[in-house]
Amino acid sequence: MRKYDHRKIERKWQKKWAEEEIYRANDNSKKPKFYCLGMFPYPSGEGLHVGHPRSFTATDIISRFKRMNGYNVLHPMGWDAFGLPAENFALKNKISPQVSVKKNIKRFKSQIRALGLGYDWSREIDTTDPDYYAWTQWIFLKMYKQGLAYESHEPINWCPSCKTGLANEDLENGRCERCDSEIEQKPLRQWVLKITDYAEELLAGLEDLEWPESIKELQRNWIGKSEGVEINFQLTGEQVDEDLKVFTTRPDTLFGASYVVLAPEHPLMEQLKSRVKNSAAVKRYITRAAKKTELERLAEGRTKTGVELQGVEVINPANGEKLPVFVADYVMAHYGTGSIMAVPAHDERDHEFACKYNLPIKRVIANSERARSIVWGRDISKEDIDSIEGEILEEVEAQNQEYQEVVKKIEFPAGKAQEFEELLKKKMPRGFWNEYVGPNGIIFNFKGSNGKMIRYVLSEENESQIDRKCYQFFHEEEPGPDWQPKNVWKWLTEAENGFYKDFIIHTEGGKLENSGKFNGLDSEKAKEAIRKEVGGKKRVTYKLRDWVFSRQRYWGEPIPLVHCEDCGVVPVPEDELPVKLPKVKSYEPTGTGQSPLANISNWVNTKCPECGGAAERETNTMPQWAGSCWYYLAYAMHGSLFPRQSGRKPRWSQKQENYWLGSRDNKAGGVDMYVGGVEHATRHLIYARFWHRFLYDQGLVSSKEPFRQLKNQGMIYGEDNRKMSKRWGNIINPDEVVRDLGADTMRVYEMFMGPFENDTAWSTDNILGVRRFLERVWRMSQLVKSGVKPENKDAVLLNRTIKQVTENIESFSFNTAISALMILSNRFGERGEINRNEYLTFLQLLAPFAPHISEELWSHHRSSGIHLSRWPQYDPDKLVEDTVNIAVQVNGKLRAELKIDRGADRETVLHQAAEKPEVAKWIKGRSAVKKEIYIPDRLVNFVTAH
Ligand code: ANZ
Ligand code: ZN
Repeated sequence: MRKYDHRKIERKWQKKWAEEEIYRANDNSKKPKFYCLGMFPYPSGEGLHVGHPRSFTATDIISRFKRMNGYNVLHPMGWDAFGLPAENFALKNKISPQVSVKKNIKRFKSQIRALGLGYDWSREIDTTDPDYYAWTQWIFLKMYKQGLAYESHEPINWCPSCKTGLANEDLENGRCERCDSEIEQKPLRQWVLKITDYAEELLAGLEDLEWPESIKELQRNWIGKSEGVEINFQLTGEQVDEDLKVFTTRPDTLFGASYVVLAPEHPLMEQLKSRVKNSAAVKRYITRAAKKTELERLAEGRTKTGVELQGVEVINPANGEKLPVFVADYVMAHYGTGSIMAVPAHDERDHEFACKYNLPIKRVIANSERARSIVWGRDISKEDIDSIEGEILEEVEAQNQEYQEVVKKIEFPAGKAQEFEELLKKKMPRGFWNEYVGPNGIIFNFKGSNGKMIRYVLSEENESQIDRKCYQFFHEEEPGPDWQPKNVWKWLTEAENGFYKDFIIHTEGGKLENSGKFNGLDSEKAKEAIRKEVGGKKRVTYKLRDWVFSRQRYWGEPIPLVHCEDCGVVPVPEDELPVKLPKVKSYEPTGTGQSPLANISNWVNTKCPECGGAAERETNTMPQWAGSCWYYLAYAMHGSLFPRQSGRKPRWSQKQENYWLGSRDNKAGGVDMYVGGVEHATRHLIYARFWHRFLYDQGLVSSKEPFRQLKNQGMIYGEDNRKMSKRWGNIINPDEVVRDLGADTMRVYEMFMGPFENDTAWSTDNILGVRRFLERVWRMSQLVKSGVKPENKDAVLLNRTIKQVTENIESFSFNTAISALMILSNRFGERGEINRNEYLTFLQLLAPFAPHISEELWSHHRSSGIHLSRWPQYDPDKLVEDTVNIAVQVNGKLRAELKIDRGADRETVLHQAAEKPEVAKWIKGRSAVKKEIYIPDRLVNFVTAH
């Protein structure tokens, strides 16, 4: 027998498949359709990495499987080739992106072909092809005409290194997701898409999708729906145009509001900032805040800053209390109403702010959790403390039985608010601030000798733990083994410097207190009751921001708009699309906030489509995510969108769209199976859903959702368990694997590595194991003999394998399908001879995974191809080994039936028959039986003694 020459076989079949176009999808077929799609790659200069074949092979397996099951399958491939990486690659290598992208695509394509992936190449797309982006521009114009694209001048995220504006989705922890530079805020003219109009639909639509729950959750959080209440806080003094409205999800805490905050960009600031006493400081603060990014401002750990608007107060509508007003940048202008009521006792950020600015902290939700920490400052003198200690102690002991425990334990006074207040006011004339007393501890705050805030939180709970923390804090190391907790009071008085804070704030619901007539009410009920009481309006708000859709870079779709002095912004007429990206020598980003296109005057200067006068083209380009918003539709309507040779006019064919993506059997429509990485959860997958819903509203697509089912592949790490990277020298080159071991080995290995969704590390040992498996398959043909009748148990194994592989493919459990095939092949080896049917069935089951070797071996027995053959069906009666029913009698009377393997031996049958409960109760164990009668495969009779 010839040896397994993967190179020859793989080349031979790839050529044949391409010639015969066996993967071509049919736009009008009577068969049921199946649209299977992998996220199209960005054709980078580096070529494929081993992660690509993992998801590509998965869609290939599904497509082959569906095709063999009688489906008309659409399995296309294309290139997502606009965007910064392509442009940066071109800049670095000093070739135009047009040229480098073409080159990269060519390389990718040959690598993909070498993997034997069954794509319908007649539908190949490239987002940078003018024929393609004509349609991207066409959809943009539709959005523009619907008022969904608007021009804005607000400060946006600016990457100083990439020299472009970015959307929120393009950032990672306040940094550029591409180059990791710190993002600045820069006011810039830009085009923005109103994705927020679709926030609710995008959220609700998730329910219909068969997607991993984790991805749905990421989208839910990104959309960030919040149901709350808008409450008016009247400003005292001179009237302003509008009341100050706050947005809160916790109207139940209204009595605990101790100040109100406006975002620096809040519209009311204009009127207020000049009338406040400290207007210079306020203005300065606003200017500084404008330089920070939203993420920076929101970051949890960041210290909160703000400035009080002196001379301005608001009235708490619940109790008439006057509250100070601050401007602070931890409040966002574009969320809710851009202003908040701050409840420091129950909100972390407000708490931090209140501590910093000496604002009252009033608890209004009973706290089941205990205050268990201690916070102090250094600037109180020992004398101060000593002198109050005795007095307070006396008072407390006299008046407050409830806190005796606390007092004793930590030798520090605790007690009820009022008594303390009186006492402390006497002792600390510089100003006592506030206190709150919980069931298990006390917190009080007062001003230290230098005017700084001092806060004590004392608790009976975990005293030694607090003490340990104190030790650690001051000594900057763990206490040694002999360490004994001192008491907290000691630490307090010995405090040399520093400020320590660790305080648990109760942010959950609970029973109301300090809230007038609402005391005792549960939070949930109180929310509604207090809302009604103060006339608050229910309001829903979302975290999702509109999509900043322009980039100041060269390599993107031109935005098809024209600026005319007389007519304003005018869309380019549809029949003039595409607005082609001009070929230029220099496409370096300018960094000025203008795209490089702005310098190409013969491109920029044009005529206004409306008045014919002089006009200028829009010079911003679209972000790299534009082309991928609708590419799955482009494959489906390929023939009509890009009629190419036929000479017909390109047209949007809803018939084709509906055929491939229309909803059926009341399920969501869209691509039947979509496979790609989780990193797209909140960008591509949200953007595309947005465009799709828009197209649906325009009557241009027939389903609301683009991707009905979604699967995510796990990452492949290097052998050293690190991310593959040049830096670690652990990159596996797929070309070498394909060359040395073959595409089939590569494919089977990547599917065998572990569960498809899991991250796994590459293993050379394991891939060699897979290669050996395929070599065994190669030699298996020698086992085929005519006239071999498999034993019953072998028929069962075959049928079970068919069933398992079928189900495993459907559920993406490719690794278990492959191990089932390995088990079957081992059994074939053990038997030493198999019949042709068994052999061919095995090859069919293997075909989706290892298409070349199975096609080659199949071709030795059959004339037409394996990949268009009918998927093997299992016989449900052959899933268990052959059994017989044995009648079990006791003294000749039928008591039970025993199902057992045919030909089972006498002892096994008698044993199992005797164990049957209906039998056991008559014979009381086999020792009571006098005689056992056994007729093989038919009958057992136990004869007992009487
Ligand atoms: C009072 C309050 C008390 C709040 C309490 C929370 C806890 P989610 O659920 O994320 O929507 N908030 C409102 N608008 C804001 C803005 N523009 N910038 C920053 N924070 C803002 O959060 C809603 C809560 O976030 C609101 O409820 C408000 O603080 C704050 F114990 O009001 B809350
Ligand atoms: Zn950048």
